[in-house]
Amino acid sequence: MLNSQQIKNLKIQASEICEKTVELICSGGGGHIGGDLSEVDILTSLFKYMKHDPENPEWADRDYFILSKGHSAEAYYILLSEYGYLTEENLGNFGNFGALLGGHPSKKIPGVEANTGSLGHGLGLATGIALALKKNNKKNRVFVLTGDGELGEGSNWEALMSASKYKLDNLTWIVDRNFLQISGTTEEVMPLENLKNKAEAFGFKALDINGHDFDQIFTALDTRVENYPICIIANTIKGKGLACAENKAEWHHKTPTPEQLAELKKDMAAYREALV
Ligand SMILES: Cc1ncc(C[n+]2csc(CCOP(=O)(O)OP(=O)(O)O)c2C)c(N)n1
Repeated sequence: MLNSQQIKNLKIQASEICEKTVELICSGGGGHIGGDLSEVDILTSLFKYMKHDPENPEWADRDYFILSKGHSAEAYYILLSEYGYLTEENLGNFGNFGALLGGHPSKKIPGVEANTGSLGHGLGLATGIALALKKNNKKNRVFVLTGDGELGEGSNWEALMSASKYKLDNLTWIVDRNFLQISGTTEEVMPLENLKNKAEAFGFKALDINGHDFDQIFTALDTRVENYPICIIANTIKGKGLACAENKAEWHHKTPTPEQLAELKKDMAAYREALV
C-alpha cells in the first residue's frame, strides 16, 4: 500500500513525464503517441519499483525490463533520461539520422535490455531471461510490457506456455490493455476477451487492474505466487492526458499541433495544481 504522499508524488511525476513525452514527439517530428501515453503510469511505477542502478546498468542483481511494445519508445526514453541513463543531448537528437534514440529502443541505449519494435518478441525474450535466472538460483525479477494488439502475434502464446512449463515465478507480464491497436479496436481486429481467463488457462496467475491507479499498480507489482508467472492486465486509456487523442485509434501515431501541445501543458498544470 502506498501512502497518500507517495501517490501524489507519483501523479506529479507521471504528469511531467506525459508532458515531456509529447514534447519529445513534437520535437522529433513524430511518435506512437497513443501507446506512449497509455503506458506512462505503468512505466513511472516500474522505474520506481524495480531494482536498477543507472550508474551501473549491467548490475548483476538488477531487475530486468523489456518494453515489448517497442513502438511506444518515447515515454520510455523520458523515463530513462529522468533516471540518468540518457542525457538532454540524447533527447535533443531524437529522430535525427544516426542518433542513439530512434523510433524503437535499441540495446545500444544504456538501461535497455533488448532491441524491440517487431511485435511479439519481448515475452519470449523475457521468458528466456527469467528461465536462465531461475536455473542459476538468482533472485532478480523480470518484467515485460506488451501491448494488447501485440497479442495477435502467435509467438506470445508460445512464450506463455514455456513460462508456465518452467514455473517462472520470477516473471511478471504486464499488458497495456487500452483496447486499441493500429487500425481499430482489438476486439474488432482480433478479439482477446476473456483475456484474464486466457492468461490463466496458459498457466499464469492473472490480475485485472486499473493501469492508471498507482496503488493498484504497486500492489500488482508486489504480487508473487510460488511456481506461477504473473500476468497484470493493466486497463488503460490510449492517448491518456492529451484530450483530443484519448481513446482514438487515429492517434496511434500522430504529432500534435503546437496548439494541442499547449492545451496538454495547460491541462497538466491544472491537474497538478488540483492535487491535494
Ligand atoms: C511484427 C509487427 N507487425 C506489425 C507491426 C506494426 N505495428 C506497430 S504498432 C502496432 C499496433 C500495436 O498495438 P498494441 O499492441 O495494442 O499497442 P498500443 O495500442 O499500446 O500502442 C502494429 C501492428 C510491428 N511493429 N511489428
